[in-house]
Amino acid sequence: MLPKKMDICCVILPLLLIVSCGFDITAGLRCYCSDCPSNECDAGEGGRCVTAITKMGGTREDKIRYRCLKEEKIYIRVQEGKMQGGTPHCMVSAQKEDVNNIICCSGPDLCNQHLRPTYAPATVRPGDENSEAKLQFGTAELVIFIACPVLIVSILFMVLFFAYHQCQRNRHGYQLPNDASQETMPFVQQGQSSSTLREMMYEYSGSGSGLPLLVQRTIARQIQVRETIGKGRYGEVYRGRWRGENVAVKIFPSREERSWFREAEIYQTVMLRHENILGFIAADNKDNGTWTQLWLITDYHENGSLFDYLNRTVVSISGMLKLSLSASCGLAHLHMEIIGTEVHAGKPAIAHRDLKSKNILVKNNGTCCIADLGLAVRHDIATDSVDIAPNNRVGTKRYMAPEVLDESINMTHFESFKRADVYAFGLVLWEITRRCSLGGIVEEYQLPYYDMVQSDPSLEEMRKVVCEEKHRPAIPNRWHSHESLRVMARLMKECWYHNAAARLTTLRIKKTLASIANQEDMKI
Ligand SMILES: *[C@@H]1O[C@H](CO)[C@@H](O)[C@H](O)[C@H]1NC(C)=O
Ligand SMILES: *[C@@H]1O[C@H](CO)[C@@H](O)[C@H](O)[C@H]1NC(C)=O
Ligand SMILES: *[C@@H]1O[C@H](CO)[C@@H](O)[C@H](O)[C@H]1NC(C)=O
Ligand SMILES: *[C@@H]1O[C@H](CO)[C@@H](O)[C@H](O)[C@H]1NC(C)=O
Ligand SMILES: CC(=O)N[C@H]1CO[C@H](CO)[C@@H](O)[C@@H]1O
Repeated sequence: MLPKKMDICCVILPLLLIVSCGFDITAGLRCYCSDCPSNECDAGEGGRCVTAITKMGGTREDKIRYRCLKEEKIYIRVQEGKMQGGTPHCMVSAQKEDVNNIICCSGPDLCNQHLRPTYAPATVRPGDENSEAKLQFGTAELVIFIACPVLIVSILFMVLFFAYHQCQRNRHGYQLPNDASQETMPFVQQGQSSSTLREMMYEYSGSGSGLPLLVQRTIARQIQVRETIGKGRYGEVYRGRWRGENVAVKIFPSREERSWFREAEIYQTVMLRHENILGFIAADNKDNGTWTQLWLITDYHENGSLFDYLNRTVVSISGMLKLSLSASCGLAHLHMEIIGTEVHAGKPAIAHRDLKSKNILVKNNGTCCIADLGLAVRHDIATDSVDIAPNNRVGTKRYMAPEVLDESINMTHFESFKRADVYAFGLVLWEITRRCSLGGIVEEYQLPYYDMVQSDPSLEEMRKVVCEEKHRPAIPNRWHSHESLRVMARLMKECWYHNAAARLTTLRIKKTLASIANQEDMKI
């Protein structure tokens, strides 16, 4: 849980205080947290602790989760409660009261540990939160809270003495992810600080899931929005400037708050950062009283999407392998589950669910990164389930796997979503390989199934072509005459098998591509 060689005075004593007495070294509210390595999180000042219950159905036990809700997010959720026509309350989804309920409390520390939401429609108003929380408190807690002040007074002097003198260097040892406390204040005050985004991301990379909220907000408010560079599923994407650097700003309309929140949440999954996944910088909600603008800020890549890039340029064998291998590295990282250890946090497996050449960006050096994680789902290891109820058939029809088109996909089986991603990845490999020029011969850029369906195909049309007639994109003859293109052709066929279980895993795709790249004597 903590680095081994930390000084005992720095770690054990303050931690003991935090855990047993709810005494907090930072100013924020500490909550019990079921998904955090230390079982605690920091809701910050004005935040809430949350206990959420989800009905799993059948004989499966209800899932109870504990987490933090930062002040900014309470605001959003209260707004959402209003939009549903109910009273403002602290709940995640006003539409799904029967399967999902949530209770919040605003103190004392760890107050959510003993909260038990029921499925009755939530009627908790903000003012009631405290009384609700207190009702649930047992005698054990009361004793602790009476005994603690005494303990604190006696130990405080000792701790302060040691902590002050010895903790300076090791402060990061117990800094929790996303902690927007004193640590970040110097940055905020030094408006002219010269640190670049890269330096800042590096500085905070230890926290695993990105910049602290306060820093995110500060960056967002200093960005100047320039021209529009594209249109995403839910919002417009702009180029923005921050201290002389380009960033991409995706602006969601306020009615798409859920999509904005979900995408920001996925991007901030612990350990997600990877050079082949679009770098997330910040999320912010700007409100001027009548209008809320929801911003998502990421790295900016001037060469745009793989779709635009392939349409504009042809690539060499090594260019083709660089694009394919880097994209497969990104997807493999997304799909990979990293098991947490005592020292390092783990990463849940994530399935993209809308993979296509328009959602992959090309970086300056010809490698790719995967973008647009708004529809992604995460694997909940504890319950072996998908972390949100996946709505039916989202994504882009042209890239939908046969089992998604005919609705035979098993939505409770996380692996199924990864297999559907692999199908779509096979189509992307086909798009890339067509643009590989050999001896001046190259196919024109086309979307998969361009010759079989209309430009905006219906589900019915796609289902007929992909499921019934079992068509797949054609492999041009010239690909058989070159070893690398032959391997690419075999690889994409093994990605788009009708039988999802027979498809390659992303790890296998990555290894195969790496070995062709090796044979081509490239260094990637
Ligand atoms: C808030 O922003 C919206 C959109 O930019 C604008 O139409 C509206 O007038 C603004 N309201 C206030 C109170 O500034
Ligand atoms: C769907 O997947 C779940 C979880 O892996 C499994 O228990 C269930 O039997 C599967 N259902 C079908 C119809 O295959
Ligand atoms: C490629 O770009 C051209 C010019 O912008 C456009 O007309 C064409 O539709 C694009 N190709 C595809 C397959 O979208
Ligand atoms: C591309 O650039 C990234 C940094 O932006 C670097 O880590 C990677 O090694 C580069 N790849 C190649 C093939 O040059
Ligand atoms: C890989 C690639 O083509 N990168 C290009 C991106 O765009 C800039 C400017 O247009 C080029 O200089 C890069 O070569």
